[in-house]
Amino acid sequence: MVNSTGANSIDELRAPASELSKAPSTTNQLQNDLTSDGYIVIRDVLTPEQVERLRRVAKQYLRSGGKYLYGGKFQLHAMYVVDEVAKFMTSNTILSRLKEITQPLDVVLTGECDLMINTTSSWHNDVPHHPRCVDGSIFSDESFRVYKIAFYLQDQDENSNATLKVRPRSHLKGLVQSLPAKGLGVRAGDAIIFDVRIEHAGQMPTLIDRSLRKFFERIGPLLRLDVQKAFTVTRSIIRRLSRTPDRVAVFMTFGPSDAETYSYAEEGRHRHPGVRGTLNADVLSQLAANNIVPPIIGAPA
Ligand SMILES: O=C(O)CCC(=O)C(=O)O
Repeated sequence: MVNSTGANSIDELRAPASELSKAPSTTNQLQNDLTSDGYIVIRDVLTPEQVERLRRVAKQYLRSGGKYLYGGKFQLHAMYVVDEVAKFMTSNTILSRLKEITQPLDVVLTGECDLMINTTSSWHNDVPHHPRCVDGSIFSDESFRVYKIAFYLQDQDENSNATLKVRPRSHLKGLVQSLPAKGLGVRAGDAIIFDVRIEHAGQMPTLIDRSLRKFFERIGPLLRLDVQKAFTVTRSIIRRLSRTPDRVAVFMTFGPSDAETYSYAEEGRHRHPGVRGTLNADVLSQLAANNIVPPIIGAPA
């Protein structure tokens, strides 16, 4: 865990999930770190084999599926379209971690689950559409505990352009560019969990990215080009020529079974009214076995 210095807690985090439930102080430490800093990194959640499998599944799907966006490709609500992603994100390995964060309450999955390859992202938080973002009250609400778990499926050095950057503690303050940024160095298989209110950025667009996007925005309508696709395809040619490896990630949003999580999920459902789907039977029974109701984004209107 990068934002905790306790040597014991690091060792305990590496214990099997079954052992973790017997360590309330460690669990409290995770919850406390999230509450105070707005993010945590848990090392070695996935085995190298799991990372390789998930990366392969994601790349294969995104070759033809997903949307051209932000200079890469992106699939919203991926657990409804890629069975393997749903199975993986609801596996015991992942759910045991989520339970540590939400206990003593059950886990609620909001249904937000993104798969992406090579997208760029500038500084933002994930609550701009939330009604309580307007008056800022969401940022002073200590009972708000909605989080995203992120798996970056390649190593990302803390100083690399590719890594996730956060402004620690900004989840309690709103968008505050004056707070120092921190690059979260991770190895493939580590999990990052962050408060959806925290200010964060992924792979920032470079000068070339910004110029390319502007160029395609200008000539796209004249040449009847799909601007997003042209931008993504051009970036991928540049990446290939410069031998830059693909940057692949999967995200899922969750929280404890309380009013704040339900209201966040409901708000997402209104924003994406077209998203309706069912999860496969194995996933549904795995959720039931863990006392997790199917994500409400996929529920009938
Ligand atoms: O591409 C990234 O690493 C950023 C992801 C992100 O901003 C998000 O999931 O909200």
